[in-house]
Amino acid sequence: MIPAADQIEMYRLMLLIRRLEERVAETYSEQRIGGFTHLYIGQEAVAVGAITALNHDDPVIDTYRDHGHFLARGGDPNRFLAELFGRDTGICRGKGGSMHLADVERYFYGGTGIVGASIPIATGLALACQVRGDDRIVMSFFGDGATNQGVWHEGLNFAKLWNLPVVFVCENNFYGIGTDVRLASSLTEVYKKAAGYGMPGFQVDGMDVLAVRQLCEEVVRTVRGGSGPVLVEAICYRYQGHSMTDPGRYRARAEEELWRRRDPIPRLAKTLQADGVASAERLAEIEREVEQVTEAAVAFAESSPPPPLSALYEHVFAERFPGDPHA
Ligand SMILES: Cc1ncc(C[n+]2csc(CCOP(=O)(O)OP(=O)(O)O)c2C)c(N)n1
Ligand SMILES: [Mg+2]
Repeated sequence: MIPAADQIEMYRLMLLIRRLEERVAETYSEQRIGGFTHLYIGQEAVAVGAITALNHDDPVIDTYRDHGHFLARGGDPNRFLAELFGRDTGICRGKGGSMHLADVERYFYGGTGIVGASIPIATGLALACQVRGDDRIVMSFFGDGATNQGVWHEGLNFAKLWNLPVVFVCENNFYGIGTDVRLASSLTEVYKKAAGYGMPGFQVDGMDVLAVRQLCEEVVRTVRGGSGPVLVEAICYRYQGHSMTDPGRYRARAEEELWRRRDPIPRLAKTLQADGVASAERLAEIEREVEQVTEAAVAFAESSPPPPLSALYEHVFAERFPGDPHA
């Protein structure tokens, strides 16, 4: 049974991700955010259910669709939005932007732009955990498209060969940009790919945050206990286009409607009330708090300065060398 306080916190986190991303969509359209931006709207239950099953110091690594995971990890909403606005107060001082949120203090190793590229990094992080013997496990998020990449297979093979402590979480939203998973993957039920590497694979309803949390709690416990890697496939749907510039015309409206009826946020609200975990008033209060946090984040981002020119020379190399003119 998931504690009541945790269920309420999961509701707050999903709502926070939703509201902040709605503001991201608006401000992006107003050209206040530049570069590529991939919204996570619709998939919130996966990040929230899975990440809240971890310990605070378990490393997490992600793709370019990283807003939800960053926030579910407890990332600061102010520094999140400031990063997207390219401001000096951003979590990466405005140099990463939407696709490259990283938060060292929260063991969030960040978004990666190359599909599948985070898999060998996740495997390497898990190897580090194993070598140190510090009881930490890694969680790696990626899409259905990534599971057709060569490095994905190499990473899973190595992870099982060395029995590394890593949970691979595939968010199967049925599309890689505009390509239907049936046109890209010889096996569309991604969890079955785990069998090719002798590791367990599970499928879960990724629109049901309680189901995701429950499964991930069990998986996290076994992986921490030394079982070796596990693959989790969360079935989900993104409500927007692939990125802010994609109108998403390749999907049938009826299909979109079907998934909107499975929206994880009202679904949890209903369950919380039916189970007597939270009243309608409590949920409305959370909604108001989340709106305040969201508006404060917009104000913070807007009023923050851009990075100074001198920041161009910072964080380029891991250390400075003798003779470096900028040292
Ligand atoms: C190696 C590589 N090939 C192609 C691309 C272009 N690209 C960016 S996102 C994407 C689709 C990935 O789909 P999926 O893994 O299902 O993730 P989703 O966007 O659905 O979350 C592609 C092909 C890329 N970034 N990297
Ligand atoms: Mg996909």
